[in-house]
Amino acid sequence: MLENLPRGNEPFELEIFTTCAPAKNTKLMGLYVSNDSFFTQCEAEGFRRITYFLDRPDVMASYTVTLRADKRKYPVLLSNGNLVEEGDPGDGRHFAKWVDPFRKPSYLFALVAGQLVCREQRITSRSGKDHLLQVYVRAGDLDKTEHAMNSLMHSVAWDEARFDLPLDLERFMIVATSDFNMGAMENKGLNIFNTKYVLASQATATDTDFANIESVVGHEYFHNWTGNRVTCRDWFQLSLKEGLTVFRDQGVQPDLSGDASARAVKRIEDVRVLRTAQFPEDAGPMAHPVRPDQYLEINNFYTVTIYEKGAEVVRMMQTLVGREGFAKGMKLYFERHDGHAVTCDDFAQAIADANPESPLSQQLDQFKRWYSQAGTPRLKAVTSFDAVSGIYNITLSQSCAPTPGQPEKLPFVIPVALGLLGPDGRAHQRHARADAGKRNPQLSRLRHGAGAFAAARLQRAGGAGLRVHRRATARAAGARHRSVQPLGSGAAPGRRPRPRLHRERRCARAAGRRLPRRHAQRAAPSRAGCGVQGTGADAAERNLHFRAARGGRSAARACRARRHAAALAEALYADWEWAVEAHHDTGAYKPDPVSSGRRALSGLALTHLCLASRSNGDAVWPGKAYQRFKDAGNMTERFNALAALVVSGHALAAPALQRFHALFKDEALVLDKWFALQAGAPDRGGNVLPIVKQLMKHADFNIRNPNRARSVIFSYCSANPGAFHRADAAGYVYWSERVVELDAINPQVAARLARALDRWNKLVEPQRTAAREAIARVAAKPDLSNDVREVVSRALA
Ligand code: BAL
Ligand code: ZN
Repeated sequence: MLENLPRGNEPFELEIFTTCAPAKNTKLMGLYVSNDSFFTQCEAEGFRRITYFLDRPDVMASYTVTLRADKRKYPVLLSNGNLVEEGDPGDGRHFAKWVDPFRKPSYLFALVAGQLVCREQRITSRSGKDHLLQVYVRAGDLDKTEHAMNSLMHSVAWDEARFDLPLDLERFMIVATSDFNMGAMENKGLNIFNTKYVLASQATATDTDFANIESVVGHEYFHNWTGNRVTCRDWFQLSLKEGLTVFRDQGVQPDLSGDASARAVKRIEDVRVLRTAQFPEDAGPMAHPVRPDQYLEINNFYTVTIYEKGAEVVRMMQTLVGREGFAKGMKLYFERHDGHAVTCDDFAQAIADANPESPLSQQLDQFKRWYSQAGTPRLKAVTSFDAVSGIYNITLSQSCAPTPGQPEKLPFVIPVALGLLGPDGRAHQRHARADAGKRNPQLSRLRHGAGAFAAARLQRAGGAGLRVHRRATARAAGARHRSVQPLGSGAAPGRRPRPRLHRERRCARAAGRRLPRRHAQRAAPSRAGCGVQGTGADAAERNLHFRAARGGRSAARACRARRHAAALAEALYADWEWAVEAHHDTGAYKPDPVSSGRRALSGLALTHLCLASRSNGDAVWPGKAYQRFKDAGNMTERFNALAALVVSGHALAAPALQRFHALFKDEALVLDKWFALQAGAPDRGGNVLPIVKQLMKHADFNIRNPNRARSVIFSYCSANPGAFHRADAAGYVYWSERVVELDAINPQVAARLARALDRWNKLVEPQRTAAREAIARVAAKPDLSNDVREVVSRALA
């Protein structure tokens, strides 16, 4: 056939017949089978696994798709766009013909065929157009789709209200599958989701699950404009759509709740992801610019840098042009580029051109270094106070450490918002002079709530003695949150541990001042502040699937976190008791930010009380936790109680785990939690690794299912540093075996796991040498995928 291809520029028709074996496709890229249904995943380069094609994002084509299948086995046949024809010739087979009215790159192609049921909702947009929204799931899961549908409706309304971007299709579909490499995928009009980000009921999903669903449904829907209508010219521009779309999804929940504390909590959570996952990535061997200039396997670049740092770069642009200016910039971006495949430069240019008087426009070339330079800049503030004149001077300077391939950095444009606090913690008026003869005011760190850029670190000269007091009294929510950061897993990555328990006690006292009861009852501290080492429940899990694995937190840091937790349990015992009782759930379950915050505080308090029982021998709180576990009316309370028992290592953990499994043995997503909790539990005398190996032999374990593999293997290797970084290197041996085993099944998942050790260089001995040897063992294997090869080669370079 190829011999007959016309030469020159003549139009021609090319027919290609391909065969593939979806049932054998364990990579879950291209066309594959999950639970007897067919699904596709084409981003980034999956379409070429279905047929020959110019599989690049700048090749945009019109698609008409006709699906034919056995009607009984595959009653639902879906593809992108609008259903224009369907039929049943009577031979047991049926067909459906779909036409996508929009040209699109092949990575947005999708099809689904299988036994599915759907929740439907008809909506009318602000412009008066009618649309059909559908959420497809397996029979039996329909009762868990209401929240996803509500989230979709909110997202449609928000994008119209905030950016004047309407839904452009008659029909918008979400389909859930339990076998999925990522969190979800924004295929035009036919989003395919990991069940984890669709299914939720109060009995089976935690508050975090509800919040993640809202955010991921929003994210995928917002891609319809930022990604689909305007797409990437090439994969180096991935952050053009991902950074911008994360920025957009970060805005929905705070806008919808209209609650100032909920807004602050959301911002703290987003910044926490940046600080605990992106900063380490920027300081490790996989550091790359927001717009990378090289890759071996693009799937390795769905990272926190591309997503979260990319979103912060967009947020900085908004800071520099203002919220309204940013909306104007977005309008210009779509006027110029709708229907095209463009670059990060095109986006920045549109925002700047729409705001010609703005600092962004005046410093655009310097600003764009955020796209081309990797690394987290450090800001240094030198301050002085003249008590006679009342003038407070601040001199800021910046530096940025070298990253792979970038030994020298040029200065970044960093918008900075600062506050001055008096010794009583009250804010000084801006522009007002501090009263002459009074005490030196204190500099409040970069104020995230005020829109300052978070992807920079501020280092202060002097004033250390006042730091705890100052932070604990700071009014801005971000500053309050940071005031207790040394107490949890948010401590600066890569630092050598120092045995300074007195510091922990000081922090505990400062944290105690952060539980003012009146305030906590209104909007309890965030889920962000409630991650206790080892619970595994409330990590920023959304990032697990398409964002970087956490790395580099050493066993010593985990021990330090445990010491912090013990000090907190002891120092705040009375407060924890009050927090549990005062925030106990009554009334109907609602996963809104304030109710979720109350449950998070109550759960955190319960864990600390159970931890304290280890030293004071008092069995009252473990007993109450067990009772609460049995009586709980929702998964958040049930799981928090279970986690309190498991994290504290109490004897009641075993019967509770058994009971939990019996209750939820048919709920895959709940079983994932059950596995993850055990694999992420605090290590006591090296007990976790044998438990993990045992869990892998459990009848419900299946390494081919990415969610299940993550729930056991990743929960241990990537989220349980205290147990993983064993001095005898057994954790690393386990890791290397699993990386190799997974690579033969699913290289994308294997490469994510490989990243658990990519910051081996920051470990102390003997772990450092042992980790390097484990990586070298993986690297020595022949036939590694490009995915894993790239990660391990960079780690060893
Ligand atoms: N485009 C890959 C999945 C996501 O970021 O939405
Ligand atoms: Zn995305």
